Amino acid sequence: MTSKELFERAQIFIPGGVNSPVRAFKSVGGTPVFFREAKGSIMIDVEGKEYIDFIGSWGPMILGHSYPPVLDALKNAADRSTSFGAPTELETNIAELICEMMPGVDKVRMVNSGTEACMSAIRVARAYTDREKFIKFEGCYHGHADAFLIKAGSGAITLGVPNSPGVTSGTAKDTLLARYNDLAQVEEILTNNKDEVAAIILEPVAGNMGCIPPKEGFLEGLRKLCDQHGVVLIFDEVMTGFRLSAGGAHKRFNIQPDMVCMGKVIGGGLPVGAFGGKEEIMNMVAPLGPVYQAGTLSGNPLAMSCGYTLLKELNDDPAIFEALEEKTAYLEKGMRQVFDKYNLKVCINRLGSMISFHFNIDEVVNFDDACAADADYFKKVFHGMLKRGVYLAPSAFETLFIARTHSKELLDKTIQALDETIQEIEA
Ligand code: KE4
Repeated sequence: MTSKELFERAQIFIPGGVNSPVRAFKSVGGTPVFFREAKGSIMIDVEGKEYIDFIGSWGPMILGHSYPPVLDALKNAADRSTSFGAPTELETNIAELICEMMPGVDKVRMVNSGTEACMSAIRVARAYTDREKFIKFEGCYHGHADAFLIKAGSGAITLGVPNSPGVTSGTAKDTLLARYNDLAQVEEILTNNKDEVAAIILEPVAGNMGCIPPKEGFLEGLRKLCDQHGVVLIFDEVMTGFRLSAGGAHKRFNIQPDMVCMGKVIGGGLPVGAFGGKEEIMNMVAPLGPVYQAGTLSGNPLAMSCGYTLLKELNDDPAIFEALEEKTAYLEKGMRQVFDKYNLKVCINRLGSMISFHFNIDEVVNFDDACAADADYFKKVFHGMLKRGVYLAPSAFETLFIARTHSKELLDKTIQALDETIQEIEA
């Protein structure tokens, strides 16, 4: 069957034909590609067409798809049952490794998604501070828990309103919104909500409005404000964790958050999430502390085995991160040369192995900028590249992920495909 036929069939039984909205190509149009298998940085669709993959399952495939050691760990674990619902040494091993790799984590609790990690971290921070409100940033995504599906209300940006039906105004009132990279606004919100804010949660490098690195001093400023106001600083490193360094963004920037949310890489592609942080905060979590949090499949042996295998290699071989930096810088340079060749105004944002590009705009430092970029041009580029066998994220509000398996040959092919695509669009 073709992707088109499979998509028609999928829509009979699955809302929108997908199990996560971004996969439906809604923001770029066209029919989503159905895949059959992937190895390294190549994905093969149901019709046998090959694509150079820049999604990497949205981050986990940092060492490429079907990475043999990960597959071996999976098969090995599966032979001994797929789940116990009881403690295993595997969970302690990966928890110990995460605490070793992440400076901001003394203790960690496994969950089953990034959403669960972020919603649990907010609950713990509220209990720890005995406060109810928290600040998030417009354009940052922390999963689909009600408290995060909030958009800026009319007028003062800080008044949150539900961003999805089903989210109540009661929930929205405790979520305050600020502009990413706008420290002054955060200070104003804290002043206007004195002693009411439990936490500030953010992606230390934003990856859900395209890639937006923190401005100089932004993270340091948030740390200082949190110390001044007794607020828990939560870094959502579901995407950046173990990607921007062996200890995530906070190790790279040398900033100490109070809590860290994790996901993606720590499961090697299997369903996983985790939240961790300072011992005194994490000791609030049941059964040790009063904050209830639980999960039937939390710490699942398959996910733990795959995640541990990946993390161990990332921790043992720092050269991986240098290689990822070089590959992504090479890709950025090639893309810039193509955009300059056609005199296109494009903002390329990159940090480590996260890269994105926004058209017809000089710089993108927050969500407003990302929204002002030319999404139609992005659509054309997306489909031009897809046609030429390059699978970019099907949304201008996503980040591309580079893997160790993106060889120079594959990157050159990508740059060539971009040149042909832009030439075709500009003709
Ligand atoms: P999940 O619940 O989807 O495992 O994780 C939510 C999440 C939390 N925090 C950050 C920084 C994230 O990027 C995510 C999920 N990332 C998106 C990609 N932008 C997942 C893709 C999707 O929704 O299908």
